[in-house]
Amino acid sequence: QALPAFAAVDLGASSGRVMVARVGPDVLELTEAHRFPNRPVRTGDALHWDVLGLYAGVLDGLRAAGREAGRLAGVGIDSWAVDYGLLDADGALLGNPLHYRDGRHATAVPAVHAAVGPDELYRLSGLQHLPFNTVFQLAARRGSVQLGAARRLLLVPDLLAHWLTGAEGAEVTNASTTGLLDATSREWSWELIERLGLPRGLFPPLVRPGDRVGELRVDVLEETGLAGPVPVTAVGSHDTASAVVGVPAADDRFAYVSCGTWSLVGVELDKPVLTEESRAAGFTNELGVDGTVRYLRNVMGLWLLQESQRTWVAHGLPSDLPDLLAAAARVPAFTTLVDPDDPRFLPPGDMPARIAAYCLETGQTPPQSQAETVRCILDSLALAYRRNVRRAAQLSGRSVENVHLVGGGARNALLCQLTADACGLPVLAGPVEAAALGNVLVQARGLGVLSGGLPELRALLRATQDAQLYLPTRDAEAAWAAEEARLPDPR
Ligand code: LFR
Repeated sequence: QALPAFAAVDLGASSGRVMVARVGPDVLELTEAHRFPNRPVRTGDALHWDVLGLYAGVLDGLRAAGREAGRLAGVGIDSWAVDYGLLDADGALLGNPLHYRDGRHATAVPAVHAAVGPDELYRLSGLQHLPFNTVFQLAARRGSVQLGAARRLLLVPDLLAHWLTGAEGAEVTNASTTGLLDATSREWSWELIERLGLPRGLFPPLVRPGDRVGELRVDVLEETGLAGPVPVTAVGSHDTASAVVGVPAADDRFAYVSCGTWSLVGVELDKPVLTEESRAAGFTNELGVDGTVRYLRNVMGLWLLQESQRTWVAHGLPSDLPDLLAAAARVPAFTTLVDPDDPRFLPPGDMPARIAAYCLETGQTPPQSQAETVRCILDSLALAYRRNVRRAAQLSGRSVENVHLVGGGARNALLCQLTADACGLPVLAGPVEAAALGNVLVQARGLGVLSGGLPELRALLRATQDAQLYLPTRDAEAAWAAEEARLPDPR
């Protein structure tokens, strides 16, 4: 008899995909059923997600998954964090969800900090300051007609799950990125919600990874041609939470770089670190699966490269990634360096121009070619990984013996080698589809196909998925230490 097949819906900033996995106690086989573009849409000042287009992509994906698998044993959804849709009293969506890169969110930071100081905010929520955290997004919409009419706030994966099943909930790993969850009790912080003048009723009951959300509605079964019932299980609905489940670590002495549009660099802990030092270093305490804490820092990530490629395409320049990476590998190291987390790099737009401006302002000759720009990005990211892996270890007291680099960046051999050199640690690269794998592992366990804790789930990953080992180049340390000293840490 065929093994059960689970569908993982995994939405990223530039594309969504529906993957199908066959799962058994010693089997984990993932295939892609459908991939579709995710194109943010700007109207006036507002930058939106086309959430109905995404939902249509999910339905297409489930249809394709059903064709491939015959019958689906379950569905789980993960996506990027912080963004949400508002539903009115009739259950209708109020406007399109805003994109976290919409620059207007940041305008509310002073007002929030006036109501609850940054240090207190950190002690309560444990979240690193990012100007687009949901708490600031909501403050920027205070007094708006939409917020006034809203009955429910659903984070993006919860909104899609709601359309698929009818259920309303807030999956806790993603809820932990709002800035409104209490880092210690792991419940909504009603204190913060009230002090910020937000209606309590907006926030739905929390659900935990592994909980049953519901099952696909009859209309969804009809539209996708799937045979019911198909349960929908809550997974680590924050893609980074699922990606960390998907890290094939053999013990707890590892750091991870979840490397896609963003690079999330950190360690897995049992308890949050809420010290002032941790706040000043920009570390976050997001919740992970099985009560873990994802103690990490956001690094701007491959966005810098993706956005450079988009700029080059628009200018009719070559933008093929393998060619660019091969050329970047021939550029001498450390020709230029930027702080990837400089806020100027956050919005969409001409990235090479912003990198050049940063170099000029810091007394460096700007990159003279596309290859030099790419090399600048990769060297700068690797240096940021070095800083943050070390700092995560130091601030948490966790000893780190290797770095797992998962997500799309694991395909980038140059970046993986630079990461090993910069960190002075072995890097295990892969799986590329860590988020989708973490998603299906949690579903399969929730439905009794697998058992055990994260160590058992990761043992299955190690037995079934390939990882590529990169060892640090001998004698690389001195050069990285010198570069680290040359580009002072702004924090
Ligand atoms: C990665 C990610 C990060 C989050 C950012 C914005 O895809 O989910 O963890 O900080 O997107 O939501």
